[in-house]
Amino acid sequence: MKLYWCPQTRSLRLLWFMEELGQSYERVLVDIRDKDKPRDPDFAKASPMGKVPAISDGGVHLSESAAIAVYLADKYPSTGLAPAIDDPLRGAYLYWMFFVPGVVEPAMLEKVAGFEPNPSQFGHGSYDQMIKVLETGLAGGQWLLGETFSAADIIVGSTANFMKGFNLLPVNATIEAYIERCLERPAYRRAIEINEAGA
Ligand SMILES: N[C@@H](CCC(=O)N[C@@H](CS)C(=O)NCC(=O)O)C(=O)O
Repeated sequence: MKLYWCPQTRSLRLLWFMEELGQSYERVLVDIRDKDKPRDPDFAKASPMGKVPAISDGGVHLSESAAIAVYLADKYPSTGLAPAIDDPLRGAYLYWMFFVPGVVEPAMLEKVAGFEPNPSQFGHGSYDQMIKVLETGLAGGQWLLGETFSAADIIVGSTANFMKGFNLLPVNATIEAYIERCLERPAYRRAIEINEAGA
């Protein structure tokens, strides 16, 4: 399995995911900052938008962090990163997984671009609502699914930390404590080391 990635990007989500998954994988650097550098021919198949992270896994070529996480967590059920299809936690798991591309990412854009909030017209609601919903979601336990860590925590937790790094997170003790719990995970620490080493 190949992970197409680039340091200091959203690839860190999938580096963390891969380190939690514990399956062997090959990291393939894609320099998104230099479009003239030759790229692995399968990268275009995996990422039609030319964005990282992306994977090639046999005949499966896939991008979009949340889609990759759902695909791989289901492929390796013994890792316990995803509730089974018939587990009552499955609904909340999918909600939080897609909360990032559907709500958090556009809410970040609202903030960065300085758009006037327009909760009834924006599909993501508003940045402030997003923060409140995340805070409420974290009130029930250590992780988004209570005491059960899942791949949704990797996608949400790494994105919360990304927001913090870019000063996009308001002072919020609940979310900050969650980020700290994420950072305590050895797999996340390994991913950060890989990201910083750039290889
Ligand atoms: N929706 C994608 C976003 C991926 C993304 O924005 N990747 C950026 C790096 S953080 C990228 O590859 N940009 C390169 C480009 O657009 O040329 C996901 O969640 O995986």
